[in-house]
Amino acid sequence: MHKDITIIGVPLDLGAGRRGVDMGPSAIRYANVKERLENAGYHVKDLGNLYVPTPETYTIENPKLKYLKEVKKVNEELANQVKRIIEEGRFPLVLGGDHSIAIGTIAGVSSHYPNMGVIWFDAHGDINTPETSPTGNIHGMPLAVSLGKGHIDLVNILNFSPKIKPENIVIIGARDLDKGEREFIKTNGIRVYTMHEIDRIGMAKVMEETIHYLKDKTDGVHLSFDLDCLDPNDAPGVGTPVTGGVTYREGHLAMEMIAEANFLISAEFVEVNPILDVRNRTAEIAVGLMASAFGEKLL
Ligand code: B3U
Ligand code: MN
Ligand code: MN
Repeated sequence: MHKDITIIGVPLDLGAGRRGVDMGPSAIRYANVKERLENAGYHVKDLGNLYVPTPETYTIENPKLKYLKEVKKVNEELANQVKRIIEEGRFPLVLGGDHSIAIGTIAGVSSHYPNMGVIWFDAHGDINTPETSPTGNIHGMPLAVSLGKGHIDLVNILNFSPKIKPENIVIIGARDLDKGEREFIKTNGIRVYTMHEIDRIGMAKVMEETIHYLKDKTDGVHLSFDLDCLDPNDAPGVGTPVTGGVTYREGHLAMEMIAEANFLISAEFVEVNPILDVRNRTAEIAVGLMASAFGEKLL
């Protein structure tokens, strides 16, 4: 993995159903992300945050695609930044923000790695289209958009589509999938480890299989980590908590195994909501998970 990391914050909550995740990048920085990664042996540059408009100054034009114009604009900017970071030979680490920012991150990464893999930790599928979404919130749509399904303005960011292939995706931790998402997953043959599989075979086996499935057939893997994949008892500060999630220890084991696999090309940590958090615990967990994914060892 690259020894040079560039951090970029995206304080966006327009893709989510409630306010708060716009403060995620600040909370993660407050939890000393830069120092922690430097201690793990990396050179870290922090570019600061992208400009993001405030929801109160905009109106929802289309309830099936809330704040489409603004979300598109932010993701276009993010895609260009991520592209540039990779061109500089550095590793992009994106701090969210709601999960709609994966649209921009993946677009930027895919412009360099057309056969990229994606590991998507999430309680949700984030694979809705405007037709199947029960909420119209774009943070429930980024995987579908990256696969070329959704509103043309989002699908066509950086002027190519699709960004990823269904057989290069693994979703881990799912336990709240909408009807349309289940159908999408089945028709496209996307690999999903729900909480059922994690309970049944254990996180170690889930990660062994995931790494084996992606390692040789992709030209590197993007880690998209929604903190709501974790159990709300461990990580209460997320936009949409769902009971019965991945434990703190399972999360760390997964990140350590990803570090060992040595195939990451980019990463993002999203949906930290400091308003709902307890003394910044969730942001601190996010930073700990990053450190593990970047190879910080216990011994
Ligand atoms: N699947 C629902 C709920 C949801 C998705 N992502 C989050 N919540 N964080 C939706 O709105 O698409
Ligand atoms: Mn998500
Ligand atoms: Mn989620």
